[in-house]
Amino acid sequence: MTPTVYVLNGPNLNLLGTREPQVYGSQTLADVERLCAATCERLGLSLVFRQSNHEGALVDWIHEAGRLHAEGGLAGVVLNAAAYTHTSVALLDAVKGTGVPLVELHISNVHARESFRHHSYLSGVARAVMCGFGVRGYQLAIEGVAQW
Ligand code: CA2
Repeated sequence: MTPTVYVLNGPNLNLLGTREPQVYGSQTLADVERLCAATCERLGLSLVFRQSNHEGALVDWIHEAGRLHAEGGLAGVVLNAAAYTHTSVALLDAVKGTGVPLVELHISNVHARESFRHHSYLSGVARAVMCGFGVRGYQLAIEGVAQW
């Protein structure tokens, strides 16, 4: 079975490339999906790439990835939970409950921004945390997952 990478994106990331280019760059989420697809193809991985503005959808997708993990088919999950990073015990419990190997990803350097962005509910259950590389971070995260 070809190992699969789940790349999951949280609220408002569908607006990427339309506002705040000084923080998030000018590439759209469709550009990010193309970058992830090209990276996965190069590394021989399958890609599941999704975005939702709804916390429960992200929880359901982590559970889906967890079932694949139990079957031995998951390479890892790259999660940009966006604002839910800083608020969501539900996502923390989903990652903990499924045991999926997780990269917590942020496009911007959250530690150089407002203090409410400095705390993450996910960092303590993530295998790796990365921020500040712009959308190129998605490629770097997948390359890291490929070496787990
Ligand atoms: O830096 C990141 O990737 C964040 O996860 C992005 C979240 C923010 O709440 C986190 O603190 C850091 C915000 C995503 C919203 O993205 C937009 C992009 C362009 C225009 C509007 C929203």
